[in-house]
Amino acid sequence: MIDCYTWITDNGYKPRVMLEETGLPHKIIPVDLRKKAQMEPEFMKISPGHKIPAIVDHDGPGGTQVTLCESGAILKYLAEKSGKFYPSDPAKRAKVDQWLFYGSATFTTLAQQFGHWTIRSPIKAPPAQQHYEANLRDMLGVLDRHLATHDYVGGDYSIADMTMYSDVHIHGVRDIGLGDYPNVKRWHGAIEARPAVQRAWVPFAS
Ligand SMILES: N[C@@H](CCC(=O)N[C@@H](CS)C(=O)NCC(=O)O)C(=O)O
Repeated sequence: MIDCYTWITDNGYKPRVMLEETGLPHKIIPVDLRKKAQMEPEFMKISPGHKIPAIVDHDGPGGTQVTLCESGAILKYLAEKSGKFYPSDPAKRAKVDQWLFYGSATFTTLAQQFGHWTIRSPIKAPPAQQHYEANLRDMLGVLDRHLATHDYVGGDYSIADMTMYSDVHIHGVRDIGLGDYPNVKRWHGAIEARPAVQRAWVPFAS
């Protein structure tokens, strides 16, 4: 059984999608960021940087208990555990890693800044808004050019798509619009239609 500590945010949906896609037995444990639950000492033993998502796998390799934070590391762990959504061929795996790291280190990180400065911050700072909107549009352009010749970012549907989907779904679709990015739009539609993605993208009861 895998305990998945998460919340209704871009990063929070990533392991939920993977757990639904793989069918690995799991329990969702909400960590209410509005109440600063991520700062609880017990949670910070699992995620020292007080960030969701995090997992505890009670049936890790060799019967060990594995605690893990960082969405990219969690997606890789679940892919290796399940043998799904991560190619075994080393060259193909390296390309999935490239997009997985781009997604979790670059795309989501900058998209979060867009979300902060453009959507959530009560302080309006036009230079920051313009900067992060330009960043987000640039990244959507990067993705669009790549997807012009690829069905999914790493070849077949994989954990690299899962890491990129969240911020495209939230900020690309809702805040920017995908009209200028037809290949991203096609890719987003294909992922959004997946039953596992629909099961994962449900809010918690409040
Ligand atoms: N690099 C981390 C970022 C995780 C992250 O930014 N989590 C946010 C929610 S999306 C969070 O928990 N924020 C609460 C805090 O920093 O105290 C990952 O990919 O998992």
